[in-house]
Amino acid sequence: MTDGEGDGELEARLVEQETFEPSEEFVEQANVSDESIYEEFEEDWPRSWTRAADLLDWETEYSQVLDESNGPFYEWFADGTLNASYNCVDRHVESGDKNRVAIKWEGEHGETRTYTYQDLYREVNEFAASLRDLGVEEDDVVTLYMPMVPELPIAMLACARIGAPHSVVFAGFSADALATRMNSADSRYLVTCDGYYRRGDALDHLAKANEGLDGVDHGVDATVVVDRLGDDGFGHDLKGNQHDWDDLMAEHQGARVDPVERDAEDMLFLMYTSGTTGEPKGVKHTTGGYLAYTTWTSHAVLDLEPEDTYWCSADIGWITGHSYIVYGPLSLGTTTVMYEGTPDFPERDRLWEIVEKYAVDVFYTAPTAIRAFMKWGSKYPERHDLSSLRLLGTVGEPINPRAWKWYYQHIGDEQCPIVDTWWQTETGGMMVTTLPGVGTMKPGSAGPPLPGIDATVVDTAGEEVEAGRAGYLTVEKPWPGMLRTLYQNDERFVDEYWREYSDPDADEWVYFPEDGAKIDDDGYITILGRVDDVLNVSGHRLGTMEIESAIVGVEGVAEAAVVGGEHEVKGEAVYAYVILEEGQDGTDEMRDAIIAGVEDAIGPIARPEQVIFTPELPKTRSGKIMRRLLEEIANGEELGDTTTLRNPDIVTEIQGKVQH
Ligand code: 6R9
Repeated sequence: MTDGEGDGELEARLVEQETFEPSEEFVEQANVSDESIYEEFEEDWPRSWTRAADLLDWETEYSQVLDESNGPFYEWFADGTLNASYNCVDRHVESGDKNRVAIKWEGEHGETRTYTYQDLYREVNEFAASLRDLGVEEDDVVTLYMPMVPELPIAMLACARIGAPHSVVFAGFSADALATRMNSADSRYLVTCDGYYRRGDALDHLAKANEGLDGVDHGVDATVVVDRLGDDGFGHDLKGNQHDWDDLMAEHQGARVDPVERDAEDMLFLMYTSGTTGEPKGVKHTTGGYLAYTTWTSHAVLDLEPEDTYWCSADIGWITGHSYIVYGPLSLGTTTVMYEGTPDFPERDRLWEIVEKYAVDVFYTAPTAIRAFMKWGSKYPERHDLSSLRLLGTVGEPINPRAWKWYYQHIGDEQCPIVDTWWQTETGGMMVTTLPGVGTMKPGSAGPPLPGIDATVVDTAGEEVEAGRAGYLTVEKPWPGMLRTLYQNDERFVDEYWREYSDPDADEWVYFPEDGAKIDDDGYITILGRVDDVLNVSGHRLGTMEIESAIVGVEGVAEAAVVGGEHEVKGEAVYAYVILEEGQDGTDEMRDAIIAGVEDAIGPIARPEQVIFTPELPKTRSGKIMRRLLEEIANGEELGDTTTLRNPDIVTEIQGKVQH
């Protein structure tokens, strides 16, 4: 959606306004409200990062903040030891806050579950004991293929407790995607769920999990299955090495497992994400740096206090949920809300109903959701008392000023600052955003880099660009939450992130996130989107290569090119241009088979918006597909230069086939 379109419910006064200030009331209570923090970090870098580490309880204090001797394989707080589960659970119980609510969970049908820190402590211990009993040892990767049920954060923290890295696979991903990730991580343990609810329907998740297990190349030692559906379940019998969650917990009732002392640099978890090639990347995060970073940003940017009820509406299957539903908020001892379902079930006011019911203080969501709320209209939030809200946040994709202002007016009642937080799976936590108690907000621009983060916008030669000019975002200094490597692939780690702008001979390493950006005179950064072949569909990262290889895997397909087209709510939508083999026709059945092929290989989130059959793809004389043209065609835009094409005539033919 471009500015000026969409819902007209925005006051003229706001349409004109370009900058916004936090209220005095907000600033007075903010965790960080003095702008000197930027200088403090700069002057005392990297030692200033002890501020983040000091928010944690360490078993052994570290002696060195940063070890730069082997860039870009940086180490943070390296000789310190700690346990993430201890920091997110035990320490709050020990400090007398055991009765404070840790997790408030709401199911799609309105059932609720409340876990105090004491409850969480009990369940995490019992599940940690269960995992041990199943044979899980320190450093074994445990795959968690689970929807938004409380057992997911419990399982994550149980893994952290025994030093077994988790690898959470988003429940919406397909069986194939599960198998690929288990194979890549050599993971022999799976925790999953019988099913869950989506818009009133029970989904058979275990069938998908079982199919995925069939595709695992090595042996799987044990699977644990959470019974979410009860009588609505699909009646699967558990196989020999499959265990019922409740049975395991009953067997281990009252069990206590000492938190394992982990080195700061020991892996806390793996998270697979999409990149330029078809193979998903296993991003490795560590115990000390990641936890310090997510805790610090939850404190400084989300302004969380233990007394707060905080809600991030993301799914824990993505990095946002890891960092800002589970680790950051629980480490600070906050109450974190989890919701199982969709925003429009049973009605389009479901989220606002939840905000009112739990008196949510801080709310964090994605621009795609805000665009949907705008489209539905302000009558839905108006049905509810949202006055408990103090701060709003967004993440996942650029937010256009109009959507920002709508959020500000209709959800925040012009009282709440908004933090537009730019970051990535790889960065572990927020990197570019205003500090809500310090900075002026500029809708459409994420803001300056956070204190201690050295992000700039450069041209192809690596020189800083002038204000207002488009360039590439880069980060020059390491930070504690950064990925340490790609799982068992140091070479790809260096290639993907550290080739473009680094000077290895001079031992100068510059991180390249593969986003385009521009910067203004005040140092505010506006993110322009990915510059690699990665799409951002509803805030979810999808590799075009992954989708293309799924399509080419469908019988009768010869070649495919996938690009992103603009979409009012999703931001980007998948457009698939497909060449069929000789003798095949572009029938509805073929289209359905292609869509099914994509859903099977990746999941419904990657479903093509349009499948366009074409006898040829526009190619340059050297045979490269002109993706830029295919994007312009998808968007119904005027076409750029086509003179370098080998087959210019095909363009008009394809144009005629795309529906607008
Ligand atoms: C946390 C998360 C990362 C990509 C990133 C960028 C886009 C995220 C953004 C944003 C503009 C923001 N992105 N936040 N673009 N403004 N506030 O989303 O991680 O799934 O790895 O996606 O998302 O393109 O490179 P991830």
